Amino acid sequence: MHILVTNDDGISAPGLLALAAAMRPLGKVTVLAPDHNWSASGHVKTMNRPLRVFDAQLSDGSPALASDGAPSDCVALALLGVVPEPVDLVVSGINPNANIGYDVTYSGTVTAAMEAVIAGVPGIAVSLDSPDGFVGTLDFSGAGRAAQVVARQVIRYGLPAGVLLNVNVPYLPFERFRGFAVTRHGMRVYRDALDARKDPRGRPYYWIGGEHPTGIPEDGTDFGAMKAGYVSVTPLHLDLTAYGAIESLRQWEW
Ligand SMILES: [Mn+2]
Repeated sequence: MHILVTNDDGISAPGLLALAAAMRPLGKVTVLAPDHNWSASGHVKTMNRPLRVFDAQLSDGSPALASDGAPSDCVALALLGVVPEPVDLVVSGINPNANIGYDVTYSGTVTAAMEAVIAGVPGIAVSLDSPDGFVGTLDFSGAGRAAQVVARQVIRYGLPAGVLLNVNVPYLPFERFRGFAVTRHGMRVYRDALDARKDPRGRPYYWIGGEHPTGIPEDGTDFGAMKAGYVSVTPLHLDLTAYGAIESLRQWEW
């Protein structure tokens, strides 16, 4: 088993170190991650500038590769040959915030796993629902063990073609998880607000700010399971077709 580990928070993020450590008992681990934070960068393919790959180190001293590309670029680079040995599994994370519902379209963590699936390699994205406004050192140990369980299952059972797993972990010790729940994509509730300011020359600039998003804790969904103390495992595919709308659109007078 050769596992590629990446993230969207950058090569020095503690969640990346925790994920690499959690994957090592399962096989050979190669880390290729962005050289800076790309959170909420979406699915990127860098086409108008060259990409660089540098030798780097994780904070435990283990060797890694860093790139100035986006998370999805890192996966593409690795699978296209920057990492010479074939990759069997791509695992991305551990993101310090949950990626539920529509977050998956913003998330660099999830789009890295999407890139793997496009290349025909199983992909897993792992995110931790850490507390709002938490400023201390996050404990990734429960999420690391959860990621290891999910990766073992993927190695054992395989994933259907075109399917990636979006894993969201409650901020609890491993022993306190209520279990693993296979879920569907739920509803995020965004509370974005425009913060308009003026620069020193009087010109306006904007931040998209507001409060942390919340969600609707419906049964069977990613958000519902995670808030109930389960590790949420959502199978995703990239076919965004609204199948339920096809028939009604065909009724339009074209
Ligand atoms: Mn992130």
